[in-house]
Amino acid sequence: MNILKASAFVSIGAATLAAAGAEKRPNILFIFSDDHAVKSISAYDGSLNQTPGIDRIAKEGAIFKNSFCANSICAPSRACILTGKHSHKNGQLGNWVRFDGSQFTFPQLMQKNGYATALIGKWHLKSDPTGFDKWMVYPGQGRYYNPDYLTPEGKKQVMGYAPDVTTDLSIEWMKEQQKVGKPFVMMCQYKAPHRTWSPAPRHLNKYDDVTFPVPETFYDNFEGRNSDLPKHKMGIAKHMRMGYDLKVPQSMDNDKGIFEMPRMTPEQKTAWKKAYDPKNKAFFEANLKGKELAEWKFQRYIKDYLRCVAAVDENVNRLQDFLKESGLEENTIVIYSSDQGFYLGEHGWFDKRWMYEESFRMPLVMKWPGKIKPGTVVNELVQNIDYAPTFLEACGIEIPEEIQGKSLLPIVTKTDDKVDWRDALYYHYYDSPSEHGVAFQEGVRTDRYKLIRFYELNQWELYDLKTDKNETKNLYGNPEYSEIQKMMMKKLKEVKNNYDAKYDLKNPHPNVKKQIEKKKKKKK
Ligand code: SGN
Ligand code: CA
Repeated sequence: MNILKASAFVSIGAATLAAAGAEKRPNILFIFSDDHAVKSISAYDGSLNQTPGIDRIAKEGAIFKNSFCANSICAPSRACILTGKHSHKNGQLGNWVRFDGSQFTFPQLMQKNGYATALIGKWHLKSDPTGFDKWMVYPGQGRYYNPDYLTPEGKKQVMGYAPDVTTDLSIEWMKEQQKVGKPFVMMCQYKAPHRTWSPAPRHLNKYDDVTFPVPETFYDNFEGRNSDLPKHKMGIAKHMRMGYDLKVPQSMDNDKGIFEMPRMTPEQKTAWKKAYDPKNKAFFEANLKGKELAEWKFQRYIKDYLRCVAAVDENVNRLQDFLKESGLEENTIVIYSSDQGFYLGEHGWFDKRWMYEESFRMPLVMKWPGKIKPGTVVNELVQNIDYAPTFLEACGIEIPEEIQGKSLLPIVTKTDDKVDWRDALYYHYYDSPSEHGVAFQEGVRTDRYKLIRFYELNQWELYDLKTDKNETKNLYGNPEYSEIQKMMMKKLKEVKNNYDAKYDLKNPHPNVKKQIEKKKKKKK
C-alpha cells in the first residue's frame, strides 16, 4: 500500500487507532450524483452554467482533470466505488445484476474499524445495502418529487424535492454522529440530474431567456466508426419522449404523460403548470419540423438538465455550510463525484455507456483542510476503483490486497513527487443489447490516445485525443498511425493482464452468460 510520507495516517489496526486518539480520524462526506457531465460544472468548463457549490470544493481542495469510470453505467460504477475493483471482479457488470453485498466493500471495513456509516439516496444495486449503520435508499431509479425511501423498517415517503430531502436527511444524521463523537462516512447520493430531468419548483424558469448552442457534433453522421453507431437509441431528436422526457403534455388540457405530475402536491403542480404551460403553448403554436424541432428538443432537454444540476449544486453548498457552521469542516474530507458522465447533445445524444470522453469521464473534486492544498490540480489518470483505497488510507485502515485501485492521496496531497502512477486506464462495458443500443466494448486510454475494441462486431477504433477531441476521426488501420496502433494494442494487453481481465463473448463472464441465456429463453 501507499504510505503517506509526511502524514500521520499510516496503516494501523482499529485497537491502535483507538489508543492513538480516534477523534483525530477524519470523517468522510461523499456527495454523489447521477449522470453529471463534467461540461456542466464550472470548475471544469463554465461554458454552460455556474456551479459555485461544487467549485467551492475544488477551490478549497483539488480538482481531478482526468477522472474516469471503469464501466459507464450506474450500478457498475457504484460497485467499483464500493469494492475498489473492476466490474469483472465485483460481478456487477450491468444494471441487471443483483449486487453481491457479502463481498468486500469499503463501508464494511470502515464499520469494522469503528466508523459510523450511512447511505442516503440512490443505491440502485437491487440487494439491501451492507456495511451501513443507516441506510435509506430510493427504490430502483428513485423519483424527483416527494421521494420514497426503502429502509430496514420498510418504505417511507418524504415530502419535498429529492435532492433537498436527501441533503436534509444526511445533515440530520451527521448532526447525530457529531453528538455521539464517532468518526463517520456519509454517502449522500442524489438521483439528479438523471432522466427524467425534472427540476425543482424554484428552478422551473431558470434559463428561460438563454439559448444554448448545439454541440459541434449534434448532427454527427457516424462515418468511419463502428457499425452500431447509426443504430443507437439515444438521440435527442429521434428517441426522446414528448411527455416523459420533454414535459410536453398530450394537449394543453391533458397533462397525461408528465412523469412526475401524479406525485406532486397541489402547490408543486401549480408551480409546474405556471412555468411550463406558456412554454408548451408556444411550442404547439409553432408547429416545428425537422431541424427546428430537433433544436427545440435540445433546448428543452439541456435547460431541464441544468435546472436539476442547479439544485444539486445548491445542496452541495448547503452541505459545506453545515460542516462549517457545525465545526466539522476541519476534520472532514468532502468529495463530489457522479457515477458517470453524460451526453449533452454531443453526437446528437443523451445517455452514456460508450467509452467516448463525455460519458467515460467522471467529475471528481475533493477537499481535506490541512492535507490538500487549496487550488490543487491533479492531472494523473484516475478511476472510480481508486476511491475505496483512498478512503481507507485517509482513515488509517490497511488496504486489502484484493483492491485493484490505488489510493489517490499521494497524487492529491503532493507529498511525494516521485509517485509511481499508472499511464493507462482500462474500460469495459458489457450490457448488450441494451436499452439505448450500445455494443459490448472494452478499451484502453492513455493521456493522449484511446483504443476501443467492439468485440461483438469485431471492429476497432483508435483516437488521438489531442488533435480530435470530438472523437470522430477513427485512426484504426491508418498506416500513418501503425506504430501508435501497435503501442496501444500492447497497452490494452498490459492493462488486461494487470487487472486479470479476460472476458469477451468467446469467453463470457458468468453473469453475462446467465444474462444471454435468460434473453434466449425469453425469445422462445
Ligand atoms: C433508465 C433510463 C435510461 C438509462 C438507464 C440507466 N430510462 O432505464 O435512459 O440509460 O436507466 O441509467 S428511464 O426511462 O427509466 O428513465 S443509470 O444511470 O441508472 O445507469
Ligand atoms: Ca447514472
